[in-house]
Amino acid sequence: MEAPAPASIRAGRLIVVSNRAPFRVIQQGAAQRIEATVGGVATTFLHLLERHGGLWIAWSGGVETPAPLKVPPGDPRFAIHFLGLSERQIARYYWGMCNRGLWPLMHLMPLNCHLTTRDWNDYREVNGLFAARCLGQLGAGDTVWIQDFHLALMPALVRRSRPSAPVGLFWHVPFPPADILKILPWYQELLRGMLGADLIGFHTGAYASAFLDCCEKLLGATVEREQGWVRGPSGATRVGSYPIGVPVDFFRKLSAAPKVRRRLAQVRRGVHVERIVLGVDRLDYTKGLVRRLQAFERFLEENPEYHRRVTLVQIAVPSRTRVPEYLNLTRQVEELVAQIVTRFSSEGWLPVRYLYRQYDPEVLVAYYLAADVALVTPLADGMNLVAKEYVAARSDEGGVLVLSELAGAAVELSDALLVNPYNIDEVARQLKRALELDPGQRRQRMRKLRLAVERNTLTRWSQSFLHALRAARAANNLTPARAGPARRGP
Ligand code: ADQ
Repeated sequence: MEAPAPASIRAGRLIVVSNRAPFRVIQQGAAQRIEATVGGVATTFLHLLERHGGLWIAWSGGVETPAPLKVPPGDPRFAIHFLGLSERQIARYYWGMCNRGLWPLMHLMPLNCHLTTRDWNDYREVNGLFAARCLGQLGAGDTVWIQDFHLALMPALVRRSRPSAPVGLFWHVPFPPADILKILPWYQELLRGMLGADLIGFHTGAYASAFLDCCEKLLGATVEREQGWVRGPSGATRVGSYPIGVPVDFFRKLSAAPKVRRRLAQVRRGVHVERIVLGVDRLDYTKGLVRRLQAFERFLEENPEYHRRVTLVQIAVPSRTRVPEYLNLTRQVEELVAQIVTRFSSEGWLPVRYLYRQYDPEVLVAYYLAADVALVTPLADGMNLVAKEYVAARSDEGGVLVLSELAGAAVELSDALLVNPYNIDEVARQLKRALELDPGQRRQRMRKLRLAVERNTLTRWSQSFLHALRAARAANNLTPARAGPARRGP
């Protein structure tokens, strides 16, 4: 059983701020349609706020500002307050700085970076809009929890107006070493913005340590490595690793639900093959789809005995479709799928099934249950929730997880078959090993993986982050220099 709501959430309201919410409201004349969005942050906080209540501030996804959305409509647990952005802000803040600037930079892919002053100016402006909206809602006792790299400047902006409010920042993506961060012309502003938070959380100790290095080397800040503090003249920020969890109960229940079992039977009938290998991703170049497909092709080349017996089901949800790098990726993936199908398929057997669409959690779980092997091979990934969802869904202790050692998830899920996703031969080899693991070993590995996922559920993650946030705020309140509205950080 997952633990009840943490006291720190019950004390005041929890105000979550993120770029996108789990829903988009689409106005069609007088009628409204609600559409689900896909992504790790949206999925996570939907589960969390449904359980604990609170307030969510997010961009509407367009220029419009719909009325606050109560979720769920009949018996609301929380409300989403939307923010509309101008076309210019959408182009420069979202498509420009976030998707073509900071995203590739954080994932150590500087060659994909497009960094312009114009985009940064809008990034700064939009962070200001989010801060203003949050300050308008912020009551005494409320806690502000800001999400991800879209809003790096926001903590300092909230802090400046409300020095005593607890402000946390969770960084969902990796954090690069100083030599890479320096590529961003505004790296000092970014770091100072983040340091407005009382607590900054990362998925792994390595990302937290990279951040501390950057503060020391690029800002000249005083860093206490052991306890994870960055100290400046007007404030201190605690920095730590808080690996995100998944709602284990939700996946356990879904895996037994009759609707999911019916869908599972349908999937098995539809794919109609001895063994299913599964990939589930947002279609993003960091997720390693191209190399994964090449590895599967290599596997088929080298193991003809598996022809007609194994199918790779790759589910890819369209993502950031206006960014040229993503359009190229979509084309590349389609071409590779076509190439493998042309090369290897025979009557009654498709080596790859490519499903380019968004699914409800019920359908995803049916695929998780059908998969003999899950291939989760990102080239860089803050955590990777798909790996943890697969494990959480496998109450039957079946299935094998092949996991990239470059995903944050590899730290906790070290009982997976770990691979270097850049090494196609190794991925092909480990896929074969996964298919041939004896049932005893398979079960033992999955059992250990399940223990790791159950130890750190979504609720525990939020509890430990929010408790640490309260403690960091209390420590800051004890130091008079930190109570004033002066600029914090070095
Ligand atoms: P994302 O990069 O979005 O998240 P990830 O952690 O893989 O990546 O989460 C994706 C989510 O989307 C999962 O919950 C998955 O079930 C869902 N999803 C994927 N394909 C889908 C489909 N076809 N239909 C419906 N849902 C689908 C960011 C970081 C990650 C970090 C998370 C959480 O980039 O590294 O793990 O935040 O911190």
